[in-house]
Amino acid sequence: IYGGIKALPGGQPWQASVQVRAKGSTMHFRHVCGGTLIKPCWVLTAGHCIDNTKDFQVVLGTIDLAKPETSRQTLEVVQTIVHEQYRATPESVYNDIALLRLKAKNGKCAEESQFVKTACLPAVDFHDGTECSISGWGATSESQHGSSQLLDADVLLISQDVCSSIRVYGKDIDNNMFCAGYLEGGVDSCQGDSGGPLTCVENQVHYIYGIVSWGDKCGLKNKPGVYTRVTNFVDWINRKTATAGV
Ligand code: 4AZ
Repeated sequence: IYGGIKALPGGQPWQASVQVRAKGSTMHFRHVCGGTLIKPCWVLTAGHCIDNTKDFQVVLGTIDLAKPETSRQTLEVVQTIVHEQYRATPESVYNDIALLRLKAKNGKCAEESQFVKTACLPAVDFHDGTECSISGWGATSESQHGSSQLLDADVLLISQDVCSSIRVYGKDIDNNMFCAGYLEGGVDSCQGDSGGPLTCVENQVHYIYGIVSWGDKCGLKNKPGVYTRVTNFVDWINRKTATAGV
């Protein structure tokens, strides 16, 4: 997160670290993307995060990836589902959404705690200008390599007209994407935050409204972050997660 601050323990309890097995290793995994816990056995992430030749695990309830933490839950991924119309071009990334099914241990996947909770799927659209929250371990203004501490930031939802205007992203934006951030730059998601949550709150309920997807670098003027519009994929998510309980 570019221009963010340290997240509070339990402040983003749906945040997942999506990790891939280091080549040849049985033990070692490295963070590649963010994700969002939406059901005890399901994490939502970006399609561009998934390489089906790799082994994935998900870490929940973590703030500092570099330190031991008793709040942490590590779960194997038994299935990856990338959207059938996912497509990346040099200019844009379409239908950038994927699901990870977690492996149950002793009959349970994620266990709810102060540090691990699900985010709700959105039922309605939020208005332009709504202040929402992004979080992740991705690149910062100080470090291209990201932060071992989870960071978060507030961003504003930007209208589709502005997002698809020539000075912003023009025709590279479709209705399954939206922009959020600040046209003046300075606060943004960045490389390594991909797949992670943009959540918006209504009546004290936290909704997973966007998935960190792409953008022109990070924190640049007139180049806000681009997010997958989760409301357009709620039926897809419900269909894909219906056939495997919790
Ligand atoms: C990336 O490379 C990336 N500023 C993610 C988010 C943004 C730009 C790039 C948005 O994964």
